Amino acid sequence: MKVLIVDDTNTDRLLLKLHLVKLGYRVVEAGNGQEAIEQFLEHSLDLDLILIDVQMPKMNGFEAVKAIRKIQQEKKQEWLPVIFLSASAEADDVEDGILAGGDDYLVKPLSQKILSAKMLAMQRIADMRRRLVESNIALEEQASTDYLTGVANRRAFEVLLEREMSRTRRYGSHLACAVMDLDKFKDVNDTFGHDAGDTVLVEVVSRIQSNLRDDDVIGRLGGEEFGIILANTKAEELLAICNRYRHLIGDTEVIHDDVSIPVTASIGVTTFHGEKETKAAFIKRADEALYEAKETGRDKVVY
Ligand code: GH3
Ligand code: MG
Ligand code: MG
Ligand code: MG
Repeated sequence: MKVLIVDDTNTDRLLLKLHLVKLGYRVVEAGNGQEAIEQFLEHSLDLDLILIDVQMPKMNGFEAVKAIRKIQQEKKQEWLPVIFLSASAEADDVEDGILAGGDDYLVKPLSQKILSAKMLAMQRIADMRRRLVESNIALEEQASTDYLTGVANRRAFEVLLEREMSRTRRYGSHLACAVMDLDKFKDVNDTFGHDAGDTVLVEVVSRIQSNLRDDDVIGRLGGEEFGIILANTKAEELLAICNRYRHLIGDTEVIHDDVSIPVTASIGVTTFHGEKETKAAFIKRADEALYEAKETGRDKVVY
């Protein structure tokens, strides 16, 4: 744990430092509010606590903490506990300290036991918050991932597509998207079983993903239907790229429980029309091309 100690009185600062070092903390020091901000900026990413005096020359503790809280908010940084250490026990000062962004306020002379206890309490809250942030990230990841294949689900795919559309508008580059649907997949399930069907879905995604061009993205739109975002792709190259993806699926049978399963895919592709185009219209055109691929024999790419 790393603690920033801010105090203009050298002896106070030294005593506190010795105490904390003995307890195993790493310590950074500052002699006034301005130095506190500088030290915060330099160490902010691995600071765990700030202990700060109130009365100091140049900039007092209240002002410094207000400034630090503002920076943290702007940079969307995690919570960092701040405890004021002051000679004044005035109720108004305690209130000002909390309003300035402090989490606690201790009156000097300090009891080492009380300080340690308060630091423990802050640490406990910080740990709790960290766990909460981590579980939120895990939940968000879960909510955007398809459980079977591990790729983006429909929701996440559409977010990524929207982002790519904005980028394409901004830079005037090219963009294409494809909708791919496995052919007669119901028959695969009926003939080989649902588990075999699942294996096919996982294998299809894995083959495409390991051959995907750097900026391309595959997502599962639902069932046996997938979307592919083809960044920086012009109409001329589109068919060749998607036919390559199609062959990755159709040329080699999928093995499940020592049984070979033939699989083919139909792919509808389209290019982005730019400025006024909505995501719905963009996807719909690819869907219509897919429909045509199905109607005219399957195992093909239609633009
Ligand atoms: P088409 O060539 O016209 O696309 O025919 P199809 O049989 O592929 O199309 P249809 O929409 O009739 O059937 C899709 C099948 O996909 C039906 C459904 O049981 C199966 N399916 C959807 N999701 C899953 C899944 O997660 N696992 C398995 N094993 N099958 C799935
Ligand atoms: Mg002082
Ligand atoms: Mg199908
Ligand atoms: Mg389908």
